[in-house]
Amino acid sequence: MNIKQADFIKSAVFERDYPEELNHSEFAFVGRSNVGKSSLINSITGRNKLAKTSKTPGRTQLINYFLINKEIFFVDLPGYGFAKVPKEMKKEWGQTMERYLASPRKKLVFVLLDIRRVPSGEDLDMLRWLDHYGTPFKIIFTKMDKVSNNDKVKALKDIRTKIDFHNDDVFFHSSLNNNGKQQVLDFVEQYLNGETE
Ligand SMILES: Nc1nc2c(ncn2[C@@H]2O[C@H](COP(=O)(O)OP(=O)(O)O)[C@@H](O)[C@H]2O)c(=O)[nH]1
Ligand SMILES: [Mg+2]
Repeated sequence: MNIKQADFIKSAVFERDYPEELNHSEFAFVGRSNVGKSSLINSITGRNKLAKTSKTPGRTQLINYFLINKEIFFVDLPGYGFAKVPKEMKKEWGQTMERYLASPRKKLVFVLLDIRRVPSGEDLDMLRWLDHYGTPFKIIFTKMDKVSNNDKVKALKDIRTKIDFHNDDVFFHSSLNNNGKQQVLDFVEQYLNGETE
């Protein structure tokens, strides 16, 4: 897929705030805060400042909707796993994300995992939840520029102590050099084509 246009549409908390559904599935990005969700959206859309990125984890509390090529939505979800916010706030953000996942919106979820970290309990909960509800999802390993090839092999071995996957079924991406961007975009295109067949 070639991204010609990408525009911020709106922020949402409740289902009633979501924009009207389009003909196609939408693509949502989830993962712990700071894993690189906003950076990934900017990288694959080629728009540096589309989604707000932050060095301080836990900044996105809202669901942000972006319209791509006037045809599909990319959805930036609130991150999980950030310790330094009051319990009440954490609960609220979690509910915003869960409401979205549980909503009947037709969606494919990209679950982002930092290549340098063994998946957390919350990451595992997320993957189990998607599996259980039969929500289509794909894993993207982020921040690949931070690991050498040797590190990558070692990291995958550690990650596989927690989750099982085929290297061909996951994506590897870096927002620093955009490596892996095309694979994600090609997948989005294939997925959309599969829907119209
Ligand atoms: N080196 C490197 N840093 C990244 C990458 N992706 C994100 N970051 C950094 O990680 C921090 C969090 O990124 P952000 O996209 O805001 O994460 P989010 O909370 O999941 O939306 C920022 O300081 C980014 O610059 C990447 O692929 N490589
Ligand atoms: Mg973000």
